[in-house]
Amino acid sequence: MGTLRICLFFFLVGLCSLAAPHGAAAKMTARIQSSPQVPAMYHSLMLSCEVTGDPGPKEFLWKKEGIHKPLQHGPSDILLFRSFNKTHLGTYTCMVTSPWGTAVATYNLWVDDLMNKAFVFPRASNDSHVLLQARPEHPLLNFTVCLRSYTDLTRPYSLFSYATKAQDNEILLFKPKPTEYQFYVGGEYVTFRVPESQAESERVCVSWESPSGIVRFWLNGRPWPRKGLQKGYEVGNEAVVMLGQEQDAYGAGFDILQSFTGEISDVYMWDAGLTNREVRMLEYTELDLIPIFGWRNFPYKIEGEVYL
Ligand SMILES: *[C@@H]1O[C@H](CO)[C@@H](O)[C@H](O)[C@H]1NC(C)=O
Ligand SMILES: *[C@@H]1O[C@H](CO)[C@@H](O)[C@H](O)[C@H]1NC(C)=O
Ligand SMILES: *[C@@H]1O[C@H](CO)[C@@H](O)[C@H](O)[C@H]1NC(C)=O
Ligand SMILES: [Ca+2]
Repeated sequence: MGTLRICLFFFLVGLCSLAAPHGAAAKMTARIQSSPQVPAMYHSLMLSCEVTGDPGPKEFLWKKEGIHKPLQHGPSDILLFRSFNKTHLGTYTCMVTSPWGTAVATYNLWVDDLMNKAFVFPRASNDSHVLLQARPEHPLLNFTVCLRSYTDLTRPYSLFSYATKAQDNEILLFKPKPTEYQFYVGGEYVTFRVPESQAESERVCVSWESPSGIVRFWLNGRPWPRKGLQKGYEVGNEAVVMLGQEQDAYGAGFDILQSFTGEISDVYMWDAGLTNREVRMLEYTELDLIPIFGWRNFPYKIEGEVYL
């Protein structure tokens, strides 16, 4: 009887130790980490699949939602984007397989959705600004820029400054006084006279088309008379794009007396001229036209004192 008990005891321990690796495998977990945490356009980005609960050799299968074919399969727990761009946005999964089991981790790779948010520039400054970490992929023959601003400044200020090495005013939306907008392409500008706003935010869109040089301007969805500028010109795409400061050099040359104070939101840029209808629609909805950058998917970097 005693031996039988001992036998039974060892039998059970044996069963337990056999089961142990399976027990551990059931606890294997995986999660995906992004480095850096906030992706920067055109910089490298690394997704790593971190596994806990299994020290042994593993295989990693990387997939992206909507793409049937695996992106990568092998011993590497790292998925590397050498130059991150918006085509890489989406949902990624990493499936880890070891002799003891599998685990799956999912990760949404998005840049910030700023819906119902605004950048607040609290005071005049000689350096605070927001850098856009996206720019056109090709030189531009057509484009539209839209944004909303809210300020009580009466001195000159810059709303959107797009500088290339060759031309600091490659694209510039500037308000020299409360009743005037200046819009620059390639260093030349046209002006649009507007009524002085009574403590209201202003939604401005402006478009330019190289083949005709036609500039369109909309204030709160309403079109202004068209003007002409820089027919046949090509806007460079190697640009530094910023809100809050006016560049007099590539990424530099700020003037505190042209800095913005107040709120800026709903910033968009497309590589096409918009129609009146599209500008009106923008008030209620996103357009089907994919922007170079848009408020729902806004890659930015704050420098200095700016709040969201
Ligand atoms: C994005 O990067 C991929 C390489 O990963 C490249 O093939 C593609 O052309 C890039 N797309 C854009 C729009 O820059
Ligand atoms: C900006 O202002 C600070 C102090 O307000 C000053 O020390 C600094 O030199 C200024 N920088 C430039 C580039 O003018
Ligand atoms: C620019 O816009 C004009 C007028 O709408 C159009 O004819 C032309 O094809 C466009 N060019 C590009 C490169 O999109
Ligand atoms: Ca300038």
